[in-house]
Amino acid sequence: MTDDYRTMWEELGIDLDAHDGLLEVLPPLFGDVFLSQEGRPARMSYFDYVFSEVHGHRIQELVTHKQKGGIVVGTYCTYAPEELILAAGGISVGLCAGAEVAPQEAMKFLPGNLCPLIKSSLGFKLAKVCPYIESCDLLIGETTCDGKKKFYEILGDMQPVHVMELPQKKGEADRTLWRSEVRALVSRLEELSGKKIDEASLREAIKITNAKRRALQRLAELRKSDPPVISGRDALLINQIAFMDEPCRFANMVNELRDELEERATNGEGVANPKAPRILMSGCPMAIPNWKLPHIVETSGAVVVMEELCTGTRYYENLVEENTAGIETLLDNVADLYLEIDCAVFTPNEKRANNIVQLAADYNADGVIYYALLFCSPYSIEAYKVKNAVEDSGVPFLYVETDYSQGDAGQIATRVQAFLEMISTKA
Ligand code: BJ8
Repeated sequence: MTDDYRTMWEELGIDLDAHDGLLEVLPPLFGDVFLSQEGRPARMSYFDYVFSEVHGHRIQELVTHKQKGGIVVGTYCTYAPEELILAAGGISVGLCAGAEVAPQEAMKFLPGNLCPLIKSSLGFKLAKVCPYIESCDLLIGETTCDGKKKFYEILGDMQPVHVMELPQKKGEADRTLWRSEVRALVSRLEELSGKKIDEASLREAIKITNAKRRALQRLAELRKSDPPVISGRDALLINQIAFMDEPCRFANMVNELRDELEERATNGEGVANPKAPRILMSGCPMAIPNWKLPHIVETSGAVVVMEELCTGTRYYENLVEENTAGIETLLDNVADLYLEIDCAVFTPNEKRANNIVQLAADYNADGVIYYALLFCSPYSIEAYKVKNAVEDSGVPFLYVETDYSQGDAGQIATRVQAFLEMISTKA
């Protein structure tokens, strides 16, 4: 990233010294995790570029958008309906953080025994090193886990936050509540942007977002191929970038990559040894630059063939019905799509366990590695039911609980290698 961005960062209120420190760490880490892989698809160069410019070019686009009167809205969860942000002429950016930043500062506000995703999200804000959050006119929160709910109260003292009440069950009363929450967000966005969300703008936004999710679905479908045509690390990077890139450009680039991969599949070209164990990763989201577990798994000789994560299938597996008439029906369609997502904060949540079993079968997975962030109650508790369902289907299961530090990397690698050895002996 060039020095030209420094003025822009300064104007956004970024702490340049702390930010310099962050920028020193990320490129070597990226090189180690991504660029060291052999036989990567040529079209990954676009996603490498987006990452290299993640605090540069994309931020410049946000600033230009705001200068033209547009709004930027930050989200922390897959339940935040990005179609509404788009329809209000806004840009939606995902803000969940995946690295330990300013932990001591964050602990002045939050207890130490809290999920690292929340601590890190606050750490980025406190350390003033995230140009995305500093570009936001509004942040959208939602009542998912207790940690996030209470975090939004603290964040609300620093920046405007709109919290959506997400029900925890999926009955008719819950659907009614959620549909009304979607409408409350419409009002807030209209007020902020000064732009009416009407049938035409909402339909257009739904089409754009569906096209993005469809591109990710097409890519996912190709990952059933054997040998695998793309590594799990590269697929994860694409899923992470989906939350920040311009949606039409992103969809085009995913479709182009997909075409390249299709050719590879036809020629039987893979990115891994055909005998490499195929892993389905499941659990908590992995926000940039949280690549620790897939990196360990893939450098231990396996390949991740699918992610049942919010940076994975939970984000793109469903589409909004776009062809019905009337703004109210379209709003219901948007609300209903989000209520389909099966995050572990819902109860009961059997659909998620069944979905994981189905994904393992569809992707011919040799094992499921379940990833729980330390102190994440919903995902660590739900692991019990998922483990039973997965093992009952005859697929081995490994539970890994970790945080954003590198301190446990060696220990995790040992457990993953033992698991892979066990899978290989079984095969
Ligand atoms: S839809 S997974 S993005 S809530 S890891 S903060 S659950 S304690 S991130 Fe999530 Fe939305 Fe669900 Fe997805 Fe809490 Fe767990 Fe932390 Fe979590």
